[in-house]
Amino acid sequence: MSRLIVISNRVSAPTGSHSGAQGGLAVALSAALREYRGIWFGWSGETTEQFNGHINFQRAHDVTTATVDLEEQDVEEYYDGYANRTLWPLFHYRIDLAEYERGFAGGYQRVNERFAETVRPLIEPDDIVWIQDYHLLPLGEELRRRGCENRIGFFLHIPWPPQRLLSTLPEAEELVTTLFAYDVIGFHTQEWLQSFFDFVTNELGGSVEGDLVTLKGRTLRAIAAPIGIDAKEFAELSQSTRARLAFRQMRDSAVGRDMIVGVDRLDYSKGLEERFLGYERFLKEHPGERKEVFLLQIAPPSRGSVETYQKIRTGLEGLAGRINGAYADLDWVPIRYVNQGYPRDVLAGVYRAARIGLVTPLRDGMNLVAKEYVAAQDPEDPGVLILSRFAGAALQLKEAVIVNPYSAEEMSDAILTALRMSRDERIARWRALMDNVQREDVIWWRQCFTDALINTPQAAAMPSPDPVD
Ligand code: GDG
Repeated sequence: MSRLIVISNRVSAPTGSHSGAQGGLAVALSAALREYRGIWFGWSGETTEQFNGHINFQRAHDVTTATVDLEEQDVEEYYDGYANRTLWPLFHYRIDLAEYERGFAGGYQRVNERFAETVRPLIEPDDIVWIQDYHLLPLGEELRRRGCENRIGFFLHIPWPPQRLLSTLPEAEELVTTLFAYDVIGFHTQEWLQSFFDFVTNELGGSVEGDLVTLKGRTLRAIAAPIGIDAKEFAELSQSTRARLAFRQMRDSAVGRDMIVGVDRLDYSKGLEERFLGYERFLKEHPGERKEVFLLQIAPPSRGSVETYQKIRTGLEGLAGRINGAYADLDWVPIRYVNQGYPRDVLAGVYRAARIGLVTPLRDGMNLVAKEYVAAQDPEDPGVLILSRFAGAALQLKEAVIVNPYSAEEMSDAILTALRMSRDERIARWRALMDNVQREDVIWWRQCFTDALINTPQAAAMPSPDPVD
């Protein structure tokens, strides 16, 4: 049986415990690696004075991880720069925030070459290679240039931007052309897949036939495969001792009020400001219901070295302060805004204690929090998921209360609808949601992709890119 080589920007070694910070993706990839054997390769998160390609191997819970350190300049240009200040905003439709700097593009390319150079000797002829996410778009091409003839797949965890937006990126054609080194590429939804087709056909003159896309004589297969969570594990987690404790603490501190919960990395794509404004609208429009609820927003900081992220942090603190200042009373504060992360089992308990899960990104590849909220609910008395129509998850979780997060009025209406929803309706909606979360879980997602990769015949006549000297 082939081995699986997973490559991603960061590597998350399995911890073997449910309380750690390992997310759903890490759990899925670890499970795949155990099944296929193999290696998970990526950046260690550490820096070194001069890049030396030294690989640090570790083995934990049957998964081998292999990590390298990068130079300070690599991190600035590749990670903080091109990945987080160019591609992330652009791919989330925020060209107003995207920074186009040749230095970033150069650093991104250099790190992809360094990854290819370092991981290449670890790849054996029968291995299948699966590359993750926007940090590593050109890595497949760099591996091909180093003679790698294996099956190579790529999965994009974030949206693919509409054609007109992507064409603002100076390196767009070059970057998209490199994708044709892959045998299979995957997106969460049909919408992102269609945007990819649009760019290849309308901007680059390629062609699409079914799920096969051809450009400049090279063909790849492009599929939509929505990621899921480990629903079974998460539902069990919500019954764990720490989850029960967190549940009790939240219910006690709510003193009979309904809790609305939001859990998001502090990121502008998550629509936190718009969420606070929608909630404020609810407080304003419904003085009678006002003190029956409170919003708990958990927002662990991320990418703190990027200026835009420092700004949203300051902006949100100001907004939460203003809303609390305007509406709080002696015995009630409308927003509890928490700027730190919690272990997964604590989160599961918090989700279960919340009458409403408010998941309102402005744009999101999928959104796993929505699925975790569903999986953590009490089947006898489940809460209501309010979900943005712009999250990839909205295509699967149709029984949620779907909202347009740009409209404060719609958000306010949705909160009222959720609060007034009968228990029978909550149960009926939750059953349908849970059915989807369980059926299309993370194992299903991983299988969809690896099956496509294994079953796609390799393009025999694929012209190779120029080899490296
Ligand atoms: C990208 C795409 C796509 C959050 N706070 C804490 C914590 N989290 C965990 C959640 C969830 C994960 O982080 C966030 O996942 P999302 O899917 O919501 O968002 P991104 O991080 O932006 O992920 C996204 C995903 O990739 C997978 O393809 O769905 O669209 O943007 O698991 O629970 N975890 C812990 N403490 C926290 O305080 N332990």
